[in-house]
Amino acid sequence: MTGERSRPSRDGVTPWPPETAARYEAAGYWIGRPLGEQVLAVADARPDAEALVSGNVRMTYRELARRADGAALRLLGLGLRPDDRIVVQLDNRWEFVVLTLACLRAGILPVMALPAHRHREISHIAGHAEARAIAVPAESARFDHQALARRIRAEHPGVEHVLAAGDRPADDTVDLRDLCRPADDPDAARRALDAAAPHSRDVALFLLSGGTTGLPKLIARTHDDYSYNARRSAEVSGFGPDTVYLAALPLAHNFPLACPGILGALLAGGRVVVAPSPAPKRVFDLIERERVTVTAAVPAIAQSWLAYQESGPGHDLGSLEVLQVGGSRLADEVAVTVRPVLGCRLQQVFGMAEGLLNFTRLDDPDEVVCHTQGRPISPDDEIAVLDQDGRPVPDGTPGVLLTRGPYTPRGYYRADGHNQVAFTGDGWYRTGDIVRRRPDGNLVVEGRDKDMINRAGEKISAEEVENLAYRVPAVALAAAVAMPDPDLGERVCLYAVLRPGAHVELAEIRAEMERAEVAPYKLPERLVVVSELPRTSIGKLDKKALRADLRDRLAAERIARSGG
Ligand code: OOB
Repeated sequence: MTGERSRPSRDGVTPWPPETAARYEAAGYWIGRPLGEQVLAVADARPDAEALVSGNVRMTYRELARRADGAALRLLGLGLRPDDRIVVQLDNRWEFVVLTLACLRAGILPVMALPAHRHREISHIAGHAEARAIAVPAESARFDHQALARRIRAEHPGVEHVLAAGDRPADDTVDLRDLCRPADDPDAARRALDAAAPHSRDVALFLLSGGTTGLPKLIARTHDDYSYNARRSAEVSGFGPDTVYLAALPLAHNFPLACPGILGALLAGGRVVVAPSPAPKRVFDLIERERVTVTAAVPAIAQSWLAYQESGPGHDLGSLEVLQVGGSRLADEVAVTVRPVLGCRLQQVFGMAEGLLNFTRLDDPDEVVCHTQGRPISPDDEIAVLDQDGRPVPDGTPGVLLTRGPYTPRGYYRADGHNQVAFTGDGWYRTGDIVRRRPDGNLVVEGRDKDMINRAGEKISAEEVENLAYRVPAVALAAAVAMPDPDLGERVCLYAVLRPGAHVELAEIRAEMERAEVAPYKLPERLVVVSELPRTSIGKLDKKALRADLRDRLAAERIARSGG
């Protein structure tokens, strides 16, 4: 049956070479079953176990499976077909989980946008993915996502449907909550969807790249590779039926989605608790109420949790066994405080939407857990640490990290030009991270060789910020660099050379970028006006010199503030 159905096109997706794919299958990494079916198998094994908790909503595995199938059939009923794309821009709520599973069941591909994205990003993503629908919250305190989605629909003829989650979906939108009702005839729905299930080698979903270029790239992840990603991370994180995973980071991000995240927890038969925000009090209330065993945070959020607990409100965090921290570099000095302050183990995660995941292991000594970012999860993750000339460096010496493996795709979606730069001819992904490999195999992230700013785990392309700055007529030359920050790790600082006689304030640059409708986290938080920008000997902008200049300025200010 399955073989006869026409397979969705793989246009724009770089496959693994056939012999490599065969090797991953033979090794048991790729198990040949679509993700939706894998979650349903768990539901069959423990139908009455609780699968999902979000606000007042609690769902057993049986209900989750039936809702996913119900939503899958209704998506098809809207006229969507396998391989069609839905931009998913939902905040943390149960509908995110049901819709994602529904897509995986129907072979419809969710494109995981972030709630912070605005017109500039969503329009690009919808266009590039040739989206046919967009899912958004019906109401949100911060931003009218529904209005944006309707605008996108008006501007992109391919986008036919806006799916709105919440109490007040507009008349011309599809009520997502209603779409996510359980299937009317669960058995028939199950049979129909099983018969038309996607192939495990097909694309399951699109993630967004952190991005060093203008706008985010799409990363096509297949059922085989992404389920291995989730399953294997769940294994190294000790997930099982007793796991209660709290998802506090935005669900669309790879880390809480599948590293091991909600998919890893569901594939292990555990319970997922969705936190609407990472605010310490809300998170700690949920940990206490739901007896959460594991959660994940970026360092900035982990730091806010540590500070909150130290301030002494006295939450009972006794159930919490593991705090996973990743997305940007966790300072060693902070790492060592996790166990004394929160009473749980730390697990560092150094990962990327492009694939490769490194975890410290639960039984690693504190020295490894607190001072490294872990080691790859798969025996077939290939790691190369190279010097400037592309030669391998000895262990202990920093170099740029390249990787290949069973869950690291060989190219970005429809990005031939960029792929020439981001991947080597033989399929290695250039991560742009500078790491040191210790003799014990653990990696320490020492810095990066890519023009990106990492603001509390949110990746910002310097090039994009610069392009936006040029919209301001007063700006003759612009350079965005990372400004070290004790709370967020980094913030965006913009260096600018102005046109003769011109004057500009940070607020004006930010206002112009807001007019360009870009995600707010990309706006520069400091402006340094200079008469010229430093250049390297070959005339390239010297960002290293700019970062040094910024460090000097910050140090001088610190001294001035401390009165001496
Ligand atoms: C995660 O994924 P992305 O795609 O948002 O960002 C990947 C980049 C890495 O290349 C690296 O530059 C940085 O984020 N990064 C870290 C890090 N974890 C990620 N830098 C230093 N230390 C770490 N622990 O950020 C991501 C994906 C899956 C799991 C965890 C994080």
